[in-house]
Amino acid sequence: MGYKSVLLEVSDGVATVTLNRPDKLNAFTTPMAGDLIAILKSAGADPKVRCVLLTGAGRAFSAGQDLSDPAMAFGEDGEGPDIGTVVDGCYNALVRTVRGFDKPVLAAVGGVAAGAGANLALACDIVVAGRSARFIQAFAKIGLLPDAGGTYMLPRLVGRARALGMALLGDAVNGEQAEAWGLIWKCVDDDKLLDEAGALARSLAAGPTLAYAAAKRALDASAANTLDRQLDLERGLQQACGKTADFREGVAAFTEKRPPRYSGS
Ligand code: LHQ
Repeated sequence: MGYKSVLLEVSDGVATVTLNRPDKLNAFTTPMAGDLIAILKSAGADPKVRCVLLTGAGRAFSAGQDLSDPAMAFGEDGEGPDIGTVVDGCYNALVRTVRGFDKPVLAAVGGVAAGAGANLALACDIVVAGRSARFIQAFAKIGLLPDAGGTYMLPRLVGRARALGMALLGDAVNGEQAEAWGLIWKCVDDDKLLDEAGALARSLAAGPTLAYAAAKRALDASAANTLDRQLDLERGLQQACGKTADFREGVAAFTEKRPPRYSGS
């Protein structure tokens, strides 16, 4: 199936997914969010894909919700749109898909990531940004609160003070500041962004996919777990990893002093 507003290319085990409405800074319409969810679901089920790299065409990652989308129209009586339906159908579904993804999901943020666009990037497992990237919690500027998981992710990533500063002031945080704050993994030179993120994605695609899935699951569960329950969870997941071909290969490669060749099984 072909998608216009979201592009997909698969090579070397990496599904590169590109948000593709550059003239609108890759702002999301409802159909575009649906396309992205469908693409992610098919990448999740495709055994050839062992890592997803999400990025944006042109000078933005995404400016969030397309404010001119028909779903955002006010009624003739002046009544506001049913934003809850858009949040549920587009952003909650997207963030749940990304966070429930078994394989690593990288975001390469070049330029602006605003509103739900910023929070979609921050929901990914590893975020690499160009030096001139701008993370903007644009919501308060239009009378809304951060959505797409922003109120969950921000305080966990950067603490309450910075989360509230970003949410209430809506100021841009650039790539270097984002790295210094721990909002993202790494900031790189703008012209190296896609090369560096691509290399990282290929290396993850050649890694122990099932161990990555287990690490993601355990780290995500930790927020709601006691240490005791977390230790039990780690034990169960580690037990399962101990039975994988990749564990056998990892230990063999170490013993034989050679690079491992993981199959993702
Ligand atoms: C846009 C957009 C955009 C349409 C730039 N829509 N066209 C969930 C559910 C339901 C409701 C509401 O929200 C949500 C979640 C959200 O995401 S709320 C937050 C929505 N996003 C925003 O409020 C950001 C709005 N955009 C901006 O503040 C600026 O465009 C930023 C700071 C992103 C970039 O500024 P500049 O670099 O100066 O670019 P620009 O403003 O000149 O934009 C370029 C073009 O892109 C322009 O179109 P034009 O035809 O004039 O060239 C903009 O209108 C268009 N565009 N964002 N969200």
